[in-house]
Amino acid sequence: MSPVWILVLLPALAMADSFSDADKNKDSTLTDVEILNYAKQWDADKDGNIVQKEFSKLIKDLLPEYAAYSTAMFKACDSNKDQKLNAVDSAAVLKKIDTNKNGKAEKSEFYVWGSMLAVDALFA
Ligand SMILES: [Ca+2]
Ligand SMILES: [Ca+2]
Ligand SMILES: [Ca+2]
Repeated sequence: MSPVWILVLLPALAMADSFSDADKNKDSTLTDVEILNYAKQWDADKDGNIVQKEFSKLIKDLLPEYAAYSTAMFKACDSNKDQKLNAVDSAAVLKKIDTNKNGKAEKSEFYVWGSMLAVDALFA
């Protein structure tokens, strides 16, 4: 197995914890609201937006192996390119994650998305 693939598989473990923490009503799916509310822990200045600096801290806490890629990951999540992550982006991110189009992110979809994000960041 190449080092790149090991690096890609690593976040799956961290994402399992993140998924459970974010899944407030424990229905084993995430909505865009749950994703956003989870990310809000890192909204240090409580302005409702996660900026790059706050996102870097989030990556450092959740996926320390990926700290070097937090800029690329931020860009991948910032759907409208306004340098802030908020409800607009969590809705857009959910659309990307939600491959079976049921309006929610199942755990398997969440993992696939995490791996894609990691691959994008590695090759950005
Ligand atoms: Ca903020
Ligand atoms: Ca944005
Ligand atoms: Ca789904």
